[in-house]
Amino acid sequence: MAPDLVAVLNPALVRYSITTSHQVSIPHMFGFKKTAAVTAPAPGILDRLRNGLQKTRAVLCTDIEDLFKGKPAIDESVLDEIENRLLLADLGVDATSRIMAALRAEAKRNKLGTAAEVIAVLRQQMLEILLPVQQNIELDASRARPHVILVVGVNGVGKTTTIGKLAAYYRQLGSDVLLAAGDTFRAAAIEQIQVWGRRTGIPVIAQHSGADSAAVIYDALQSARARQAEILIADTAGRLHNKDNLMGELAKIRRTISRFDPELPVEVMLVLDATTGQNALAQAEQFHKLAGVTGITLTKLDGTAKGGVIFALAHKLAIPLRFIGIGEQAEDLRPFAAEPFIEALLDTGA
Ligand SMILES: Nc1nc2c(ncn2[C@@H]2O[C@H](COP(=O)(O)OP(=O)(O)O)[C@@H](O)[C@H]2O)c(=O)[nH]1
Ligand SMILES: [Mg+2]
Repeated sequence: MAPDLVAVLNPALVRYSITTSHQVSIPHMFGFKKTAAVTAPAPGILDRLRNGLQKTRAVLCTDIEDLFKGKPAIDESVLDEIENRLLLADLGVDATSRIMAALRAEAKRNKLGTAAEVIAVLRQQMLEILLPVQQNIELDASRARPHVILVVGVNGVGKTTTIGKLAAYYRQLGSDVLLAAGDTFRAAAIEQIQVWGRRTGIPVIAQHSGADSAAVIYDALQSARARQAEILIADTAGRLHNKDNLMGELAKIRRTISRFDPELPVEVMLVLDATTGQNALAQAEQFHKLAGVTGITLTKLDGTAKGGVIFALAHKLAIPLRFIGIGEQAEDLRPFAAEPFIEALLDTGA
């Protein structure tokens, strides 16, 4: 893939302001000061998060207390077991090494003697890895409309579902949203996004299956402009078996958007499936190289013990992590916030 393709796919159009505070930042609305920075999510959300992360938590935290078996302080066998668990939860070698180095250093300094002390070190390390990627999408009222979210990723990772959830999320915040059925490769994908459109009351711009994806998105841009919509969320096909075609199509879509209006803010949002563990990391590296990803949504954290891949992604790629998916319902997509995520992951009391 030629470097100029990367340039096409990743022009310097995206200028998000960066949120690295501990706060959950809710995107603010165009034209209005509807910024709602909340310090902690509602209890229902935390419960869902805790439930969703159950399998990964079981791998990381079950019976850490028992590892000490009356030992006065942490020793090599306990450290080895913790290292195993981090690897089993799919944090990957790099993030695991980083955390283990900190744990060993702390053990030297302070003779960690309890599970609570170990978990405190894990929490601190995890926070340091995830906070830098806690950068929610900011809708900038001073920019041209619509804010385009181009959703990319391989088949089955949850793109179309995520689009439905995103539509519901932004709708709930009061935004004017439009959807584009840009996965024209599979008829089922068009129907699926239309079902979400009906469910959320959001218009979907679609053509027949087999239509040119860039043409569908161009239609949708015109429609969005006519309606003064704030956000256009576009689906794309995910057939990775033919990489050149896929990337060629994404490049064409990207050019189409730039031609329509070079000033439009564009998010190239890569959707990754957490159940695929380290494979998700490989997909991210490939897509980022070829398509200039500006944000990631990590889905299916509820169905897997491999949720630790979130740390591998953050540590290795440092791409903003926009949303996480913890179930199939509309409310199971959350803007990513590092602190509640880690609390839910390490909550040994559950
Ligand atoms: N458990 C769970 N399932 C999800 C999540 N996100 C998507 N899915 C499911 O994953 C499957 C594939 O999703 P789809 O949106 O069609 O993937 P696409 O091919 O990338 O568009 C569907 O059965 C979704 O319901 C999630 O966060 N949790
Ligand atoms: Mg789809």
